[in-house]
Amino acid sequence: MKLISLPASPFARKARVVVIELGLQNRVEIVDPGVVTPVSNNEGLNDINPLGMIPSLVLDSGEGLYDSPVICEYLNHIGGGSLFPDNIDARFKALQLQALADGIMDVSVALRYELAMRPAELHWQAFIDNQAEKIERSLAQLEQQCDEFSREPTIGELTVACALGYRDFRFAEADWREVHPKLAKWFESMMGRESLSLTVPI
Ligand SMILES: N[C@@H](CCC(=O)N[C@@H](CS)C(=O)NCC(=O)O)C(=O)O
Repeated sequence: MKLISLPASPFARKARVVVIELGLQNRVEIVDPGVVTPVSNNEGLNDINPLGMIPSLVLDSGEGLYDSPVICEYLNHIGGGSLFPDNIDARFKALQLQALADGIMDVSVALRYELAMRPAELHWQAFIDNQAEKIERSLAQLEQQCDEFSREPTIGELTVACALGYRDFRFAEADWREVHPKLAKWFESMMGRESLSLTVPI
């Protein structure tokens, strides 16, 4: 299998973290697709995923699989993992947490495109402010919830760690740790995991 991935992408990081958590490194080759942005046209990637987005997984059959929740669940299945618990309550808790953290990454990536790629004279301040508030509310929610995070991380906890890592990578000036000390402590302990320490965005 080939995982189409770039080191800066938090969604691709999530898939790479899952590969390492499940010990699938020998079965998954990490492939760099070249430039991937909302205004680039990467034809090789478009052939695999019509949305032209990463991560995308190419199965040994040649079939493409996306997006990151689908890829991670597939990897968990073939790796015999428990990142997507079977028990219904635990499962939807994990999926809800993944959705919240994916949302933080979606909003953060959209803001990054707006601020770093869109010409400054076209910046849309109401959009920027509103996205920042979404992030703030979501981090506050995680601060409230993190005491109850699973000790054995599920896809939910792993995605939260990738979302926080992306905040540090692209929005280091917006220090979230002071306002969210419990979350900061939890994140620090998660960074001891090999899967996360080996995939810090660059
Ligand atoms: N829902 C997707 C989001 C993936 C995503 O936003 N990837 C970004 C890179 S971090 C991308 O490919 N952007 C290119 C584009 O927007 O066309 C997932 O979970 O995989």
